Order: sequence, then C-alpha cells, then structure tokens
Amino acid sequence: MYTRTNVYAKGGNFDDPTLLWYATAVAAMKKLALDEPTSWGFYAAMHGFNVNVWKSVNIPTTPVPSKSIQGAYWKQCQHGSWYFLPWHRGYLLGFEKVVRSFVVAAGGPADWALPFWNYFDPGENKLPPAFAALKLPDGTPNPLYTPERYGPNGDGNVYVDLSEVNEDALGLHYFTGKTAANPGFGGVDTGFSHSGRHHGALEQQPHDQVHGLVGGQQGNVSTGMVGWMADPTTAGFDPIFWLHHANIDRLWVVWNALAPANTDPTDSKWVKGPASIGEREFIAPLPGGADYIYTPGQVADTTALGYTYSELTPPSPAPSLAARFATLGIVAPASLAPGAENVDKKAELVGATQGSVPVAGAEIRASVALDSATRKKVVNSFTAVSAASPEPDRLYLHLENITGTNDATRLAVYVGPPADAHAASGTEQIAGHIALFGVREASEPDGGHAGHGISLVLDITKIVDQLHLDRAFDVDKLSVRLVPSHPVDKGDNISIGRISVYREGF
Ligand SMILES: [Cu+2]
Repeated sequence: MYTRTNVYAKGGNFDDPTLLWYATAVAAMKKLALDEPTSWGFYAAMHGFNVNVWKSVNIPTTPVPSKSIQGAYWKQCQHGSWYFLPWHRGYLLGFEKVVRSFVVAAGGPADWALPFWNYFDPGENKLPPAFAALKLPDGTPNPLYTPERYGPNGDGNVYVDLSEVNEDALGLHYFTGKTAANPGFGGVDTGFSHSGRHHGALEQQPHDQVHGLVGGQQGNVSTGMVGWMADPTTAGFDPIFWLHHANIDRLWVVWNALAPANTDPTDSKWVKGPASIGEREFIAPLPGGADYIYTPGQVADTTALGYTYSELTPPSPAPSLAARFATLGIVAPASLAPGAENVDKKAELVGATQGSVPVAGAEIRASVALDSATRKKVVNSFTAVSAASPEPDRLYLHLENITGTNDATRLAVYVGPPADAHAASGTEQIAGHIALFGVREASEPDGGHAGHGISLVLDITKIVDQLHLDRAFDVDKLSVRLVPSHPVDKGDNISIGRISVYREGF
C-alpha cells in the first residue's frame, strides 16, 4: 500500500526526500523527447495539446508522435463531465507509476508516492517552497520551478487566495445532479468529454479556481501571458499540477466516506466508461512500454488500487439544514436524511437575463428578470414547509455558456436587489468566485461540443434567504455584478450566454 503524503509534512521544501526524488524524476522525464510515452511532455499532452498555444507559452512542440498515437493518448482529459474525477484518478496513477520508476532507477525509495497539496490546511495555501526555489540544494536548476506561473495578482507570488475557494462541494449528497438546477458533486452524465460544458461542483470549486489562481496571467491586465496551470492545454507541464490533482482526488475519497448517501454512480455508462458506448477508452502509458487501460468502475476504490492518503479528515461540516431553519425562524419538520434532498425535487427557471452578457472592463452589471408566478412559488416555499415539502426552495445562479479565449479569467460574482430598489431593501452579497478554466477549448466551434462554452453554477440559497428575511426578494428582478480579478480586454471575447436563476424544490 502506497501512502500519498501532505507536501507540507516536512515544510514543503527539499528537506523532504519525497520532493527531492520528485525533482530527480521530473528532470529525467523532461530529458525524454516529446514522442516518448513516459516523457514529461507526452504526459502533459495527454491532458491537452494545441501547437499554437504551446508555442505562445514557451513549450517545445516537437517531435510529435504519429497521428494514431496522438488519437489514442493525447487530449484525453475529461472536464465538464461525470468522468472528471475517475479519468484524472487513472491519469494520476499512471503518472505516479512512471515517476516512481524514475525514482527507483536513480536509487530512490520503491515506495515513493505522489504528495498532495491541501491549500486549505492552516498556513499551507502558499506554493510549497520546493516549487518556488530557482535552485536545488546542490545548486543546479530546480525542475519543479517554472516561471510560467503568475499567481492571483499576476506578479509571480503564487498562493491560493482562500477568499476565492471553498470545499462546499463536500456538503452535497449526490454525485450527479438529478435536476437541471445543480450538476452534483461529480458532474453530469456525458460521453467522452474533453472540454465539456457543465462543470460538477468539485470540479468548479476548488479545482477550477486553484488552476486559475496558481497559473494566473502575467501583469495586471488580461493581455499578459496565461500561466500554464490556468489553461488545461498546458496545465500538465507544471509540476505542481499533479499535487493539486492529488488533492482533488483525495477530496473524492473524503466525500465518499462522509455519508452513506455519498456513493458513485451505478449507471453502466459511468461504471464501464466511454469505451462501453463506442467512444475513446481511458489509457495511460506505464514504464516499460505497457499501457494502463481503465474504466471509472475500476478506479472507484483507492484501497483496491493500492494507495491511500495520509490525511482523510473532512473539513468542518457545511452548515446544516437545522442552521438554515434557525436563520429563517421556521420550525423544521422531521429531519431530512442526507441524500433525500435530491430525490423528489424539481428544478424550474425563475428568471434570466435578456440575451448574453459581454464581459469586458473592470466591472460588469446585469439584471436577471424574475417570472412573477415562479418567484411566488419560492416565496411560498418559506411558509409551506411540511412533510411533503420539508425544505424551502434552494436557489442557484447559473452562468450559462460562457465563451471566450482567456482561461486565466477569474470573476467575483455578487447578487442583490435591483440597483434601483430602495436602499433599505437588502444589500448585495457575494455569491462566489468563478474561474474560466477550459473556456477557450470549450468555445471552439470545431471542438467536440460545438462551441457551447462552459456553464458554472453558484448556490445562492443563503443570499435569497437573507433577501427574504429583509423582505427584499419580492422584486421583479435581481442585479448581478461581476468583478474580474484583472480588467478584461475586449479582445478576449468573453461573453456569458445567459445568467439565470433556478429554483429547486418540491
Ligand atoms: Cu485540473
């Protein structure tokens, strides 16, 4: 049994032999040509490949393997899909075996395992020092360092801004959303989905956000070079990528153990993977020329795969339903079993913007018109709590079909009463942060998804609860304000197809 340990267990620097051996193996993999299946570039290209993008960010693009090899191995990463978690788990497993083989070849430990970076642990949100150092302890260049990593402010100071990330996904009790309102913990039913549309809750937060925060873009306007981590086509080139994904993989294990309802899909399309419906199989090269071909069902249990994590304690629990009832001042009926909340609910559109919302400049404002009959259902749900309808509606803000060319874009999203409402009727609140990881590929008209872009979801139940308490929800529209981390250049062509509000209730 291999144990993946916390990168900060020994300070996150080269006092930790795990990191020194990682650097040794990364250097060896980087020496191999791009068309070697166990090379650094080949493994990164399995996540994504685009000649022009690679050239634009200082990545060598030759020698490429044959078209058939590329077709089988490259551009495999699953995003906007219920395959997001299992595909990346197998990818990490193959990578870890390759790294271990180079560690052992260099005289290192046979039980080497990939560390994880849990940026949520106190004091550990800064890029681990072993990745920021220019030199190894022996004075040679550090293969874990890359200059194409700009951080949240575009100045090379790399850290995960904790105000932009959360682990709220762990509070969901369903892997796949059963309504259109919420894509669930692990994402929605898709086929093979290299750049899919609907990002699952864990994929969106913290996964996408950390990619955007670590990669960032150079300078303080959106025209600077995009950091490798901020774009799926280049992310695998950054040695920290693998530690970020080990943390996401770890959170999947944590989620499975949190509640009996937190089970993986049993649908054979998920269990047997896309190859079972005639699409590409999941495949990773192993040391010595073999391949690891896997299905989601085969990677669902990490113990069976022979590894575990040194840290599997869940973060402090998400606010309970009881807390919501207390805030609203209503009496809860017999408590809902975790998982029951998704069973019989319906999703319904409450309102949407008229047309698309262009995203440019330092601030963007939009107005979501609410349908009065549907809005009344939401209002009524606060007072109609009963055995048949055990919880008031939950509300979700959808940012649908976001298209554009700059994956490093991050936006803070605020929701409040209409701008023209009386000042006393409630105030704007932050709904969350989004990062447009994957937007460029998902916007390409010749991509697998006809250029639909990406769709992200923010749970605004708390905001609507507060508006309801402030008697400010009975309005015909809500205002939405977007604040980009960098002023967005018009040339990035970023646009949100529609901003909408969905209710999910009984
Ligand atoms: Cu990722």
